[in-house]
Amino acid sequence: MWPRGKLSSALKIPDPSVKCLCIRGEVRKIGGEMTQPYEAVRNRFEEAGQGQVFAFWDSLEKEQKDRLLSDAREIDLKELDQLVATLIKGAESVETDYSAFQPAPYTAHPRNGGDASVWELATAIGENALRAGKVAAFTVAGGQGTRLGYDGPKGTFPVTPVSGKTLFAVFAEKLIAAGRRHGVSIPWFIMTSQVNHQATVQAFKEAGYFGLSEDQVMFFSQGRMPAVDFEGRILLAEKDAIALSPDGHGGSLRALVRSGAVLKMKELGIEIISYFQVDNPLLQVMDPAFIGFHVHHRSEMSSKMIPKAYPQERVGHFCEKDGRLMVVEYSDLPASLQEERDASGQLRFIAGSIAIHLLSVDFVDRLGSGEAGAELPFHRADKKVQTLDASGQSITPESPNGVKFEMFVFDALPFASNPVVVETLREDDFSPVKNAEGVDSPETSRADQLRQWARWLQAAGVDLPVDDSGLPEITLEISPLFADSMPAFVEKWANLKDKPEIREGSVLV
Ligand code: UD2
Repeated sequence: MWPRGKLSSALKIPDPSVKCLCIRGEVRKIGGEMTQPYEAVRNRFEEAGQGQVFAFWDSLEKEQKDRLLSDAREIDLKELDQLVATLIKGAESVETDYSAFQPAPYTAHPRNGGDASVWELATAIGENALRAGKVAAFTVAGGQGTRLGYDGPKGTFPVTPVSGKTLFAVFAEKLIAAGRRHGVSIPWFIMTSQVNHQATVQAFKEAGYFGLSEDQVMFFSQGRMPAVDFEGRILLAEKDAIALSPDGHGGSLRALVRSGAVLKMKELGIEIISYFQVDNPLLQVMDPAFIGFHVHHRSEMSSKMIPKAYPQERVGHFCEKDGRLMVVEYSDLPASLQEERDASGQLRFIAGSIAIHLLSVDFVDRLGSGEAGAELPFHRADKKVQTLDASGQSITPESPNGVKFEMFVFDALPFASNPVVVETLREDDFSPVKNAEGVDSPETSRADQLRQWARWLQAAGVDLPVDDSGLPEITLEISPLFADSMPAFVEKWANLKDKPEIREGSVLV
């Protein structure tokens, strides 16, 4: 039983919609273009009750017809039909009973009672895996920064307090630092979406790959799903365009396979994928202890957790049901369970998912290939979809008028052997940039970066005044190329012959 009220059953994979893998900045076509002629495509849509997609066909120019046909060929009508049957027409019958859900166990951090010697061992194991070149980084960067109000790939958003380095630049420098430490060149796979693919590749080219070598970075675009109305009819965005949107970060699993990225990883000897979202500049892109736990437990998918700060915090919840680990999203777990406390007063469902995972390459290959019985389910999201009325006039709805379908990567957890959940420290791993203002905004993320660097400087013996929250009075910046962790910073600082003065605007590179 899945943890959401509105989930599809297991589904077959659709027609290939992921078209390219960029290696060395070039776009390579993966697989052949589908060339089914117009009549055959239209017949398929008519038979599926989706003939309205071609309502304006006769008024279209040749190029517009090609565009509409290309959109139509992306759609797996069989898959869509099942989604409509389960998530739209059958929605009432699959409400989830959460009473059998238990909080999932996790490995506590030494600062919160975990066994320090076990963490040391895990760190050593993880470092070995890194030195052996078995780990690749993987960023899901297909989403648009809509909530942030930023027009461009989110990874190009400036986040650091002094030099305004972008999210991509921060991750790149962290990868360079981790690679130097372990004597390897760590490959970085980046999933884009159709909307931001070219702009993302361009941003890397213009920035000289942020100091990485060009062939270290591989881009591929995720798949798309059509939006439908509440009757399950595909919506047009324009007379010559279907309302298509990215298939969710869970779409990354099949995109990794279809794009050829998994094949590439196998060629490179990669066994573990370090998965993270594009929005979190504080995260440790390569965390040896986390990798060590994953390797030690022979886990197929491992996840980081932080204790939730307050009941309504917008993170998923690690839960267990029938011995299976799963994440229940903040929007789904009933408020009564989110607020429930144990005898000590601690939140019962305390383990928050911050969307940092390790996945074994073979596991991704299995799930992403759509092995029978192991496909990710789709989630339904009711949205305002800009579309056309029957006469072809554009409609901008004021309330949800359609349904979008997305997969979530954490839905892979119930399929994984030996999944482990490992606690991390929020201050060292999680401060995302999601909203223009308030919680999880550029301002809060900048402040968390400053607090981290202030802790490092203080640990190295630098006298740096901070307020009660640990925020320094001055704005400064430490590049991951200078140091990417407190121990690395302390060591580097101690070995510096001429220690720079730390003042307003200092940048240590
Ligand atoms: C996500 C998690 C939430 C928590 C939080 C931590 C879900 C549903 N929720 O919430 O539990 O862990 O993150 O920050 O995941 N993306 C794509 N393609 C898509 C959709 C998203 O690449 O089709 C990427 C997007 O670029 C971003 C990430 O996935 O890097 C998260 O997406 P989001 O912002 O929609 O997720 P959010 O913040 O609601």
